[in-house]
Amino acid sequence: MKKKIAFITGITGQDGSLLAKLLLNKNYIVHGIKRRASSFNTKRIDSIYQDHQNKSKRLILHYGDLTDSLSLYDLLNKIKPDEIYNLGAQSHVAISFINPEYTTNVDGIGNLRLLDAISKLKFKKSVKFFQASTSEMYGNQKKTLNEDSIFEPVSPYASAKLLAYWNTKIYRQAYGIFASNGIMFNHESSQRGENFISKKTTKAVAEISLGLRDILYVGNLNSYRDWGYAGDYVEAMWKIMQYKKPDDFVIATNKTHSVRRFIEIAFKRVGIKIIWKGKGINEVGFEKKSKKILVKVDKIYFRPNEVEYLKGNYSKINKLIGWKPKMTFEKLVNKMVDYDLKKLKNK
Ligand code: NAP
Ligand code: F7E
Repeated sequence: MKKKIAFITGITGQDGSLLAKLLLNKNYIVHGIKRRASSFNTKRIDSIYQDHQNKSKRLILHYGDLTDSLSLYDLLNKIKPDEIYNLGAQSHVAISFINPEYTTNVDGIGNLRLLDAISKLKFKKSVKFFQASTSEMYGNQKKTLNEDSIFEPVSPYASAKLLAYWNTKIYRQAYGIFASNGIMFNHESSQRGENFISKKTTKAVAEISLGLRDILYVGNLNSYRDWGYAGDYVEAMWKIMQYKKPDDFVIATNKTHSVRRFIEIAFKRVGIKIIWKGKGINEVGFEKKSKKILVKVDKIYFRPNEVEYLKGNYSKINKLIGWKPKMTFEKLVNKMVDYDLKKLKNK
C-alpha cells in the first residue's frame, strides 16, 4: 500500500517533533521545513534523523520558512503531501509584544501563504490541512470556552493566530479545501521551549534541588491555564485529519490550574514544600523547612496585556472523534521534573 506523505511546518519545535515521531510510527513519509540558523536547531528531532544517503529514509528535511511563499509553493508541488500540518510559529505570547510585525508575518500571513499555495495546486482537493490555532484567541473571558465562544484576542500573537484561524475557514468554504483548526489550549512536555512557564519551572526546580541554582524568577503567579500533555495533543491533530470532514475543534482538558499551583507541585516532586509570603511584586515562595527563599517575582515577566484565565471544553472532539486527554496535570508536572532531573544527573 502507498505510504501517506505528511508535510510539517515547525517540525523542529515541541509539537512538530512529537508529531513527526507519531507519524513515522504510523508508517508515514514525513517531510518538514527547518529554518536556516547559524547553529543547529534540530535537537528535538536528532533521535529520528535519517541520513540523506539512506535510500529508504522516511524523514526528509528541507530548508524553508513561513515568510517565503516561493519555496513553500515549490515544496508542496514537489512533495505532493496528503496531509499538511501548519505548526510553525513565533509561539511566545510575551515576545509577540516585542516583535509584533514578525509574529504577524509568520503566524498570520504564513498560514495564508500555505493556504493560497494549496489553492493553486492541481491536487488541492486531495490535500488535508491542519492549522495550530490557540486558546489565546479567546482573550480574557474568565469562563469555560468551546467552539461557539467568541474571540477577543489581547496580544499580537493571538490576533495573528485569529487571522490564520479565519483564513483556514475561508479557504475551506471558498475552495473546498479540507482545512481544519485545532483550537489548542496550553500543552507541555519535556520538549517544551525553556522560556515557557512549565519548562522554566521544572528545569529550575531540578537545578535548585541539585544545588545548581538558588532562585526561580517568575511573573504573574495568579494566572490560570488549562494545561495538557503535548503527546496527547499531537494524537488529536492526527485524528482531526482522519475525520470524515474538515471542522474546528477545541483540544483541552476541561481543567484549569494556577501558575502558583504548577510551581508548588513541581517543588513537591523534589520533596520541597513551598510557602508563599507577601503580595504582588514583593511576593516570595520559600521552603517551609529551611526558610530559604526559592521563588521571587520579577516584573520583567509581566505582559502588557495578560490572559488571566483559560479553561476549555473538549466535548465536541470527544463526541465526534473519540479523543480525550490521557495524562493528568500532576503526572505531567512530575514527568517534566523527572526528565529535567535525569538530564542534569547524566551531564
Ligand atoms: P514551538 O516549540 O515554539 O515550535 C515552533 C516551531 O515553529 C519551531 O519548529 C520553529 O522553528 C518554527 N518556526 C518559527 N518561526 C518560523 C518561520 N518563520 N518559518 C518556519 N518555521 C518557523 O511551538 P509548539 O509549542 O510546538 O507549538 C506548535 C504550534 O502550536 C505553534 O503554531 C503554536 O503557536 C501552536 N500552539 C501551541 C500551544 C502550546 O501550548 N504548545 C497551544 C496552542 C497553539 P525553530 O526551531 O527554528 O525555532
Ligand atoms: O505562560 C505566566 C504567563 O508563556 C503561561 C504558548 O504555547 O500557550 C502558550 O502561551 C502563563 C501566562 O504560555 C512567567 O503570564 C508567569 O499567564 O507558558 P506561557 P502562554 O502565554 O499561555 C498558548 C495556548 C499558546 O498558543 C502559545 O503558543 O504563565 N507566567 N511567570 C509566565 N510565563 C512565562 N513564559 N515566564 C514566566 O516567568
